[in-house]
Amino acid sequence: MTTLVLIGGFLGGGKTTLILEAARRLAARGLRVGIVMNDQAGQLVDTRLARAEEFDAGEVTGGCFCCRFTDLAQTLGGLLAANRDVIFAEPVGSCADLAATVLAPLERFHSGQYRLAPYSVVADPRRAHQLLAPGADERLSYLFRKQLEEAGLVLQTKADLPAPPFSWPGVPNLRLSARTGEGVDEWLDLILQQTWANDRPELDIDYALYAGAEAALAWLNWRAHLESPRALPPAFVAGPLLDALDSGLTAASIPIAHLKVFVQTNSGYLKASVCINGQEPIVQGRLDAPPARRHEIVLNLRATAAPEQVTAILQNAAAQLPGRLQVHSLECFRPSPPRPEHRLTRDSKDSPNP
Ligand SMILES: Nc1nc2c(ncn2[C@@H]2O[C@H](COP(=O)(O)OP(=O)(O)O)[C@@H](O)[C@H]2O)c(=O)[nH]1
Ligand SMILES: [Mg+2]
Repeated sequence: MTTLVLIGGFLGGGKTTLILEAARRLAARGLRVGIVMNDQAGQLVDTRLARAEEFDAGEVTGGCFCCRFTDLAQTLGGLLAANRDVIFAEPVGSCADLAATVLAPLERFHSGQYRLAPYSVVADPRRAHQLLAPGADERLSYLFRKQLEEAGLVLQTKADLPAPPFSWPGVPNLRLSARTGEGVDEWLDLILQQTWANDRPELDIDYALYAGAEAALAWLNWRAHLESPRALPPAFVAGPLLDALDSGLTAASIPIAHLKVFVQTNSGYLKASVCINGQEPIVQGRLDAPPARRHEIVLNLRATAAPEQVTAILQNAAAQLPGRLQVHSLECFRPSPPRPEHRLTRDSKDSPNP
């Protein structure tokens, strides 16, 4: 039976990087892997990256898995038809209450189709210290805690980076690094052997606070083509764009939750991202991709601000790009309140739209 691995956790926590590393390792073991990405808007950097690495990746857009459960089931069905052995599904990093709104409905309405792996939730220890400290943004702190409270297994990610000690009580914690591979096989062995059990206490979540936390974020997805007068490597497009955005956001005192850009040319691609203001961008893909004149740019930004503010900062940063820009899409909004299609708790009947 196909194993479905749902990996939750906050924006920038390391879900996509872990999924791709795990997928490479499972492919090397001879398993067929599928991936489902998810976002509030269209044009996802994560899906581009997974497909650039030639994984079979689908996506659910326009809302989180819980609000788009029917779309999720359909996308999963497509991967099932393609005989995937393991499917990784990554919900939007601002989503919580997934045990009741995604896992339990999958168990109830699609029983026999998937073996559900224990619910893993990532936590970057540096983010945990930021959001669990006194004085942290209460809205994001609430979201971060609720995401962890329903975990069957907490993955302390980015173990290769220095961070103060962090541990989430009540469930097993596993330290791993998708970058060095530390802990990844141990996690895979565990989720391939164990099954999600709907035996944890019901998550005590206030949907008004949850909606308020999501709405604290400006959500911006943008896609454009750049035609430059001379050939440039993708890094010469991604780097200055991220720097200009980071400087603009920092100057306006806007905290970045996750800023990522994917640049594709005829001969290569590059992804760069920043999770904390002023951080050196982390780059994946081909830094040595040959120069090209035409670049496709997909940018996803989540930051604690008003949408108009981040749109203006993007427009200012994009105006500095060296060449002619053709913008195909720009979506920028505050996520609307979550309205799950289903909400099943251990003993309850289905209660949609809490
Ligand atoms: N050093 C290090 N960086 C990581 C690791 N995992 C993820 N990152 C970086 O953290 C950022 C956010 O990771 P991503 O997987 O996109 O997070 P997501 O939003 O949870 O999917 C990216 O810049 C990654 O390159 C890791 O194990 N070590
Ligand atoms: Mg991701």
